Amino acid sequence: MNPQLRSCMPTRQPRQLRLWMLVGGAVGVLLVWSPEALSAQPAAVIAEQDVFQNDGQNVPGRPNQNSTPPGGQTPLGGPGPVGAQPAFATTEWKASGLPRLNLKRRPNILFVLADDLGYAELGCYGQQKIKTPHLDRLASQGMRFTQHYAGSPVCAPSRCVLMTGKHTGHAAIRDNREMKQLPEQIAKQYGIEPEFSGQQPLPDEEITLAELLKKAGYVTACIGKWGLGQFGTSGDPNRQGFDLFYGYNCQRHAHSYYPAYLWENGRKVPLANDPPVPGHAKLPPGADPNDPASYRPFQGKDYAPDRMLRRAEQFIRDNKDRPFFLFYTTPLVHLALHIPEEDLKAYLGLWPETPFTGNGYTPHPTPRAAYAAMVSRLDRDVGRLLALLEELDLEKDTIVFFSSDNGTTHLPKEVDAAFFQSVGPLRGLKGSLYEGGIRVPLIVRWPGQIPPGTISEHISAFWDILPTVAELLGLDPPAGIDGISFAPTLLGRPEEQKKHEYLYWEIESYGGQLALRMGCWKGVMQGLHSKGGGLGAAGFGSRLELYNLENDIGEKQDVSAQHPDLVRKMRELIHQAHTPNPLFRMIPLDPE
Ligand SMILES: [Ca+2]
Repeated sequence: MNPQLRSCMPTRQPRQLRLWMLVGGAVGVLLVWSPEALSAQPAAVIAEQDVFQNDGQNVPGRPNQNSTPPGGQTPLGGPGPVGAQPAFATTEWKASGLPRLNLKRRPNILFVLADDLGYAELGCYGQQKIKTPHLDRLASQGMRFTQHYAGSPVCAPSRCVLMTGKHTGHAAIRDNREMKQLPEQIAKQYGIEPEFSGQQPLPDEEITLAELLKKAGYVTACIGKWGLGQFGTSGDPNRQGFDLFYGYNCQRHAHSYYPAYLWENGRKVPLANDPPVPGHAKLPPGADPNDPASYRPFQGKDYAPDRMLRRAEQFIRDNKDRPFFLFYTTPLVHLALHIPEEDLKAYLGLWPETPFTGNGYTPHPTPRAAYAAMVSRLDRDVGRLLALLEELDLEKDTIVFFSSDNGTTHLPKEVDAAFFQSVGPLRGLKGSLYEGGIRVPLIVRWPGQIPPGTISEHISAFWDILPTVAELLGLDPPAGIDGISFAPTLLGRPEEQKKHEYLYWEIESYGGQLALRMGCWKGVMQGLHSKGGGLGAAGFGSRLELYNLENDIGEKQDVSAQHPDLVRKMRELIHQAHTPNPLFRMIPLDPE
């Protein structure tokens, strides 16, 4: 058996765990793992002990503690117009759904979502070349998941799944669809350029994680990239539960890290980039690709992640005394290769480089150094947010999640995923439903509640996040979702953990693909759509590839011929998992 993955074994004894140190009774056992272990370490078993400060009583939090914003100050703090005022504590906190927790206040939620960060691009997930000390430390303080999946292999649907708890067979948004034409009055009202018209908007009837938390009295912010609908549409982040939105609404706008402006809610905030740097360009004809001066037009002054970090820090400071939800959706490490010189320095000269002269995204003379520096910059920014939580004494009161919306980009001249071993032994990259496109890091830290330094092999996905947060906070999740809470796993009670019968993904683009995971088995169908948008070569009659991830994590050996019953079962489940969505068609499955 491949020791990299032992997913078919539901329970077993821990192995290779080194008891490293005992930190006084209050903290419990800290376990460490070898960094090369990409996926195989079992969830550490924490004995009934002092991790849970459990006196057997069910102590509710502070109901309505902060139901009135302090005089005159907006709940978001800061200057300028803000979204709707949060409805504080309309639902009284009824204490955690996990009554053994003994909490003095409702915990904050900080969810950091990286963009296009691959499964093995963090040190704690086996990365050898790129340094990510802050995220590695976060993992050592919390739980690291080895079999967690994004909602989709591309940005917008993955975020929709995360926000709504529904997988792509049921989700409202199932692909990166840009609005062809925004209604004229909306474009005019907000001053939205046609090239940044935004993505297909999330419908009103979808209940987001932000709406759930806002209703429970949380002040909510999304800072970074949105991609689920322009201002003035049903997908407006301010209409989907966020009191504050700051950053890029349209994903295409986010292709430049040195734009002319960012958004604060529906208002443009100008950036000092004169001229702004485009996300897409080539070196001009005749420019010398070996001359650093040729690349100067692609270096701006005012780096959007700096602005986002400062806005996030301000949001946390302004709301330190009330429960907040910060969805920090940094554009890092999505292309283009834009990174300030001071961040780049650490990686210059380390590796042979082939200048990228631009072919779609903007050029960079040292693409390997640039990409590594972007990952380290992401790590540094997360480190800054964690340091602020520490400074404000909010560490124990804040549940920190870190994940990525899909695998490493598939553009090899910009990002040399083979060189970095960006997805480790996994097959496929962004856009693919093989493991490399969808298996992503997930780290969760909650000091005093989640056993530190632990690793879980629990099979989970983005649609589990909403019910997990709901259970941790004692809230009822919306009806009709696909997710299963993994709160029991987080709290060190794997014996209480419910499991998925299967996970499901579909995507109209990249040839038309769908995939299932059942225990150690993975089924993949490709080429369901033709290039012209019709039925692909063989439609639903095309082969369902079957892989046993337990001994073939790289999905190299299709064993469908040996397991006809399993293939038949998966084909049935696909019909069960998919409901038609007229905007995002899976032609072989949908009625004419
Ligand atoms: Ca992405």
